[in-house]
Order: sequence, then structure tokens, then C-alpha cells
Amino acid sequence: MRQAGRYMAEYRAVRERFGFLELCHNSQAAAEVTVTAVERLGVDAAIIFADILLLLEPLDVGLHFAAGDGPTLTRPVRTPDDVRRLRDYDVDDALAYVGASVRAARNGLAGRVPLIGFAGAPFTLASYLIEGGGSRQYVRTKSFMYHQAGAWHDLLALLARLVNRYLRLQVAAGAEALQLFDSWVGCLGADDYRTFVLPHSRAALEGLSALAPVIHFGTDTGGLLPLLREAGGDVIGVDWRTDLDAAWSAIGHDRAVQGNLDPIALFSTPADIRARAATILARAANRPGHIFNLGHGIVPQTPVDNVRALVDAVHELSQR
Ligand code: 1CP
Repeated sequence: MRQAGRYMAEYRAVRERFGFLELCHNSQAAAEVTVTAVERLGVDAAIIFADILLLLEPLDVGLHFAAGDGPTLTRPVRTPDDVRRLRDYDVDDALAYVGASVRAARNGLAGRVPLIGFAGAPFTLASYLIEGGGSRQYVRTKSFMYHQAGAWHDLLALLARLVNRYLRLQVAAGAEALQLFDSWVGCLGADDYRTFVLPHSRAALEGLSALAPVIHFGTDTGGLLPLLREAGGDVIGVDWRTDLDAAWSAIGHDRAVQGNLDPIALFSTPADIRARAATILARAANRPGHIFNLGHGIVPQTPVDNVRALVDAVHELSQR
């Protein structure tokens, strides 16, 4: 999920030297952060240090990260004219630095664990473009969707093309698996997902499973899991709001699943964390195709030792 981050002292030390976007653009430093997190935690896979919003930077929407806050866009997309002004840029050129991070991270990992590349899904990216940052209710995003359906579909189609090329770039650079983050799509009902999102997520993932295993992730998606599967992905992400066995049945056992510990459970005791991990593993019932993970990203105050304790517990409990 998110491995490096502000909860980790090693990461905070690097961030004293670089701004967040500066760090993402510095392929050598980004690769180091990627590798350090793996070494500190003992996890079985690395995820490249980058951000879903990097894909929006070349669209000239004024992306920045203010200290301690989330992302802000100073020129958000609010009208169909704003959509028409967005240029379909050359991903291989503009995001070549992410490819360089992937190559450097593969080098640093030296085959110890596989490296995951990632991108945001069209809906989640569109929500940042339209809201101008994070949101609770997605009123602007949904209003745009209701009132400007033509421009909405143009916007998501553009994002899908960019995402697809960006994920291909990462595979070409050495990413061994891919994750598509539709983090906020759970704010939609199933009908809206089908009409306004599914075709675009499918286009974003077009042809990728032939290149590397694809994980399709969202949160609050209890009612959308079969539709996420329909849109694509070899592995479907499951958050903690649904029991893993029920989620897997809804998705179908011919797909793999990833999940699903509540990241806030990492604030509990090591013994309780271990018990919760055991419950999830019991629900996976030794079926092939379960990737143990958190149901969402680690939050800033998380005790690193508890994350380590979780990794150790999962390794021990899932031994065959
Ligand atoms: O190991 C890693 O940390 C991997 C790199 C990584 C990934 C996979 C980062 C670094 N961001 C992401 C994905 C990402 N970014 C997602 C999808 C995953 C998820 O749902 O958790 C999303 C929605 C974002 C957008 C974003 N970037 C946010 C969330 C804002 C919101 O609306 O809630 C934030 C805070 C960022 C900045 C960011 N990205 C990554 C880090 C370590 C940080 C913190 C910035 C800092 O150092 O100050």
C-alpha cells in the first residue's frame, strides 16, 4: 500500500532535505526511500516511491503539496472549457523520471523482493482535478458528472489514456506488478460506477495484465467489488469494512484478493494486531491468491514497531 511515509523516521529525515515533489522527481532519492522502507519493515514487495498525482503535473493545473497538508491544485477543472484546455501530453517524455526511479529501485532491491508500479484510476484522478484537492463528499465531482456528462467522459477518457501509457512506461522500466488506485470511488453507487467510471477504468487497464499482474484497489467498495472485477485486474483490493471471505465470494474465487486489515488497527497492541491478522488469514482459508495487506494506507502517527510486528506475525502465521 503505502510503505514509506511520515510515520517512518528514515523518511522524515529525507524529507528535511527535499520537498515532496522534489523527492519524487529525484529518481535516486526516490529509489532509496523505496528500498529503505522494505528493509525497515521486512515486507515481501516494494512499491515505487511516487504519487498518483504526478500524472496531473504536466496538465499544468498548479499541483503543489503545502507542508503537512494534502495536495492542492491552484487551477482545478471546473468547466467543459477547462477540460478542452487539458493537453494529451507525451507520458514517456514527461514522466521519464518515474521510469528512472523504477530502474534505480530495481537495482537497489537486487532481486530481494519484487517492485510494484502504480497509478491513480481515472475517477480518483478526476476527483482531485475537479475538487482541487481532497474532499469528503465529492459534491463538485458528482455535480460535474451529472451536469456535464459529455465533458466528464472526455476527461476520464483522457485520463485513462495517460494512465495506460504511464503504467506501460513503468513495466518497461522494470516494474514487476502494477496497482491501480481508485481510492475514492467508493463514494459512488453501483449505477453511477457502471455508467460514469467502469468503461474508463477498463480502458486504463487495457492490455496490462499480459505484461504484469494488476491489482485493482479501492476503499469503501463493499457494494462495488464485482464491478471492479468487471473493469479489470488480476487481484482486487478489499478494505476492512467487509469481511475478507464475503468479499472474496462476491468477487469470485477465480480472482486473487488483497487485504484487508484496518490501518488504524496498527495503533492497537502487538498481541491484538496478531490476532486480527490471524482472523484475516483464517478467512482466506489457505486458498491460493491472497495477498495480505492493509485495507488502506498507513497514517502518519503509526508506530513503526507495530508495523514490523504485523509483518512478522503474517510471515509466521501464513507459513505452509
Ligand atoms: O511507499 C510509499 O509511500 C509509496 C508511494 C506512495 C503511493 C503509492 C505515495 C507517497 N502516495 C501513494 C499513492 C497515493 N497518493 C494515493 C493512493 C493510495 C491511497 O489511497 O492511499 C492517493 C489518494 C494519493 C494522494 C496523496 N498524496 C495524498 C492523499 C491526500 C488525500 O486526499 O487524502 C497525500 C497526503 C499525498 C502525499 C504523499 N504521497 C506519498 C507520501 C509519502 C505522501 C506524504 C507527503 C509528505 O511527505 O509530506
